[in-house]
Amino acid sequence: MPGPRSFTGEDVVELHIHAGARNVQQVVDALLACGATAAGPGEFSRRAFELGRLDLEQAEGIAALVAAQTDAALAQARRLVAGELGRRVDAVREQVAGLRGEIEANLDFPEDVTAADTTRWSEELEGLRGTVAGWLRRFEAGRRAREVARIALAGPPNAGKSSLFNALVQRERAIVSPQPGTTRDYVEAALELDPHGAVLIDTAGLRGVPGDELELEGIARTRDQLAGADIVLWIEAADEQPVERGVDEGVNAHVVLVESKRDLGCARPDWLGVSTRTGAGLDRLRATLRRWFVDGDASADDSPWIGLARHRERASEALASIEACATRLGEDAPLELVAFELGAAERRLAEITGRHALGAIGEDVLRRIFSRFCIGK
Ligand SMILES: Nc1nc2c(ncn2[C@@H]2O[C@H](COP(=O)(O)OP(=O)(O)OP(=O)(O)O)[C@@H](O)[C@H]2O)c(=O)[nH]1
Ligand SMILES: [Mg+2]
Repeated sequence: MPGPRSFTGEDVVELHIHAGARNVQQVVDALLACGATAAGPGEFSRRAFELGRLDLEQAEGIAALVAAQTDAALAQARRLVAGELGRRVDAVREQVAGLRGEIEANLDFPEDVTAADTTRWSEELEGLRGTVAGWLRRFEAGRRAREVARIALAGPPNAGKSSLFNALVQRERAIVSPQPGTTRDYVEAALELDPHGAVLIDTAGLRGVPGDELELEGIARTRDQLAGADIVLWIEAADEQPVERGVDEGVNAHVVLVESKRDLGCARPDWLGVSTRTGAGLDRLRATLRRWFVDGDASADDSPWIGLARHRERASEALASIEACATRLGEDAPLELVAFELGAAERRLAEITGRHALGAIGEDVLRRIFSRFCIGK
């Protein structure tokens, strides 16, 4: 494939060979003997970046694509690879550059700057601040949407936790029995909540006076699982008295109150009712779980995804500079200082795509980014 329209931008030769490991190894050895060098992690993406075929955030999108564990994560990564974030960031960067240019044009004759100019600049800064702050607000939402959530089932013994676990993962994974204290070790299984992903965890029932040592150990493990969960489904059965102490105070997770065995009655009308006997409420429970992933993400589709920590850091530095700039302008500070802050914001934004600021980004940042790739990507 002749450059420059190949993936890396270079001339590329691709060999199609039979996939047996030994066969491949001998071909590779022969090529190395001829003077070829083996690719390092992320080397193809790095070359593509250096020859201008990819922006930095697109290259990072490829790493995210490879690492994606859920359809939601994959969808976000594709948006990065498509260059959507880069285009939005560039548009704002150009706006910042334009404003800086306008302010710098007044450096020699600051006395010509009218109150109307200052007001207009302030308004423009306020618009820029709002845009960048909006990206940052969506960072958490984006992170959550692509997360593989840990969802723990907890509650008193015999509440029907293992039955609900099996019903949700759609196989008889955990032991169910009428005997309280059946589950001891916690049990995990993957739960698909299309397009999101979760790990569902069944735990030992919690009660004040355990039957034996084993159950006591099981309860200790339950508490560990609850401490690490994103969502806790707290389960009590419709035919049982309410538990006095519900979920522990130490639990940070989002708690969903579920009343099980609704086929036997209804004692907690405002809880989410389910019955594994009839299947009632299971779809509603799935929908409730799915909502957690998109919580706080009302405008999911029209804001760029600023999902990587590096992008967030650069964007929050840009935001700080824009805010500092607005403050200086309000204080009637010398225009040099105002323009200086804008220049800083511009550089931080440029570092997200790496297109205009390779020097400022520095070799070790690039190395760190590309070393996270697997070999051959
Ligand atoms: N009627 C009715 N019985 C249920 C339902 N779900 C579970 N059960 C019964 O309740 C009993 C306990 O169920 P499990 O799923 O083992 O309960 P658990 O909360 O995991 O119990 P431990 O592991 O002992 O804490 C079993 O006899 C189940 O058949 C339901 O929706 N309706
Ligand atoms: Mg159980």
